[in-house]
Amino acid sequence: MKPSYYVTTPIYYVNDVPHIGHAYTTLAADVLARYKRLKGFDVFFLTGTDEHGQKVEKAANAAGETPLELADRVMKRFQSLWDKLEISYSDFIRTSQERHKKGVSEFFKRVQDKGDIYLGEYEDWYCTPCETFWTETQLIDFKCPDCNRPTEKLKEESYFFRMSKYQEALLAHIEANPDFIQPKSRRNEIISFVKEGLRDLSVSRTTFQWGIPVPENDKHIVYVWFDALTNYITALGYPDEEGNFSKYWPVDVHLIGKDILRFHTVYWPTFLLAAGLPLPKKVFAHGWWTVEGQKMSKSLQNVVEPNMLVDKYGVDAVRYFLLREVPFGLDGDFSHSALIHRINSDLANDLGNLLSRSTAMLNKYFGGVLPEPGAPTELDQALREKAEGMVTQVDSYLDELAFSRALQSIWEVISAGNKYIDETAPWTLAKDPAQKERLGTVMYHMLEAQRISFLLLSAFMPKTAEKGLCSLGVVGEPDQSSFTWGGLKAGTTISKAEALFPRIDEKAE
Ligand code: ME8
Repeated sequence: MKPSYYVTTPIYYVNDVPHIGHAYTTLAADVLARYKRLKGFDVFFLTGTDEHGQKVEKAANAAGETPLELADRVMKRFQSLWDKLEISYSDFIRTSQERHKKGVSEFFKRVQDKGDIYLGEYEDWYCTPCETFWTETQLIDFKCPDCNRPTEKLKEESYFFRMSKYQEALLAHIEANPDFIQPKSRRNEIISFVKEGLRDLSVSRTTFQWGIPVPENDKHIVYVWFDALTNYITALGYPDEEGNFSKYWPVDVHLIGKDILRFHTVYWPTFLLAAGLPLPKKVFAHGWWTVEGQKMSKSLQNVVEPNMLVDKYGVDAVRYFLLREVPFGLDGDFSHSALIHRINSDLANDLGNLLSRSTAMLNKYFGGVLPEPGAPTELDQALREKAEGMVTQVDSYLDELAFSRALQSIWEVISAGNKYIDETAPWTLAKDPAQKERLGTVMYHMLEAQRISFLLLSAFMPKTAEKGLCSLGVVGEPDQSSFTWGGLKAGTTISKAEALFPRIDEKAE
């Protein structure tokens, strides 16, 4: 039986349209999903939309539609963007779906039956954009300490979750599992937060309608974060604990932005502890994208629209750029000039050039038919070892979610391939008929190194990798043996590759 692997993205709010921030998390999850499939895992990759809550209700009112109409409209924009970005999700959950509502009610009920949800009264400051309550002392000038927007004082009857009860258990879990919260800086942040003390959490609202009613008291609506977080198990069929739930839970990794760390590493695990369910294996919070040095915001009109980027630069250039440019976990800045630079230097020059010059040479010197390699020299051996090392490195980097370093490892082989050609100078060998076998060995090494590189790249740039592998005459689905040197067979016909990436004239842009 294949080992299982479960990866999730946040479910995105439908009051906003998708931008590169959303695309970023989803792309990262897609790369993991594709890579794990390549490695023989049975993968479940979940994404979706977060459709309930006051924020969505307000946005719908403002747009003169019902919340569900708004959600129907916006979720399609997410789905069509994911199609365009070649996101290979297994399931798309919407919190307005019956399967989800049923699962949330049951989850709520189980925690309540355990005595960990009780009815009380709330009086605190609420930030609607963040859907978060704050105490007065936490506010800065009566504004939300997270987003700096005005808060409003709310007093209402509310159900509370006994989060305080799980403070020690959560801390013990974080300390016993160094990989649970990553990167490390985020883990430390959460440890300090939990050590300061956890308060019981309000998990219901009476001030709006758009959500899931509390079981047996429909005056109350389940708190939107309690509702949303539960998507990670309702999509697996919870409360049915057979089938997908038993196969994929606990999740291997929840990918999130740093903005929603606390919800995923304090709220969610304590809910799960109360419900007696295993905790996620890993929560990884990546950094935040700014645009040309500024925070992305509707009012600044600088929101980077991924559809436009894909239309202009192509899907794989965008996929490559977002994961290569910034180490996952750190903040990064988006700029068109940085993107164009990556396309021209990494994609057109290094990758595209290597494939086109090497396939052209094979066609010129061997009529496009791959010869049998002869005895390798030190140079050949060094290239082979680099390619073999890349397979191990990419695996361990992706295990750490170091996407950028994984790509760097692949590019080391691409650069080594280009250098290898310069050093072996096939054009000189070709002039001497006595060097025919040597020339064949060189052709074999330069192309085989690319085969393995493209195979690994297929997780990052599916279309480009397909084109590359197709040029190299590779057919059929890869299996575990595909990662081993020697996959290209002598006698294979290899066509002259078209340019993978045209250069972009930055000035004209
Ligand atoms: O928070 N840079 O949804 P959301 C990088 N519904 N990533 C960014 C980003 C930026 N500038 N802006 C957004 C929610 N993101 C909840 C989640 S989960 C149970 C519920 C990404 O639509 C990042 O992944 O506000 C962030 O965590 C997510 O979008 C927030 O999306």
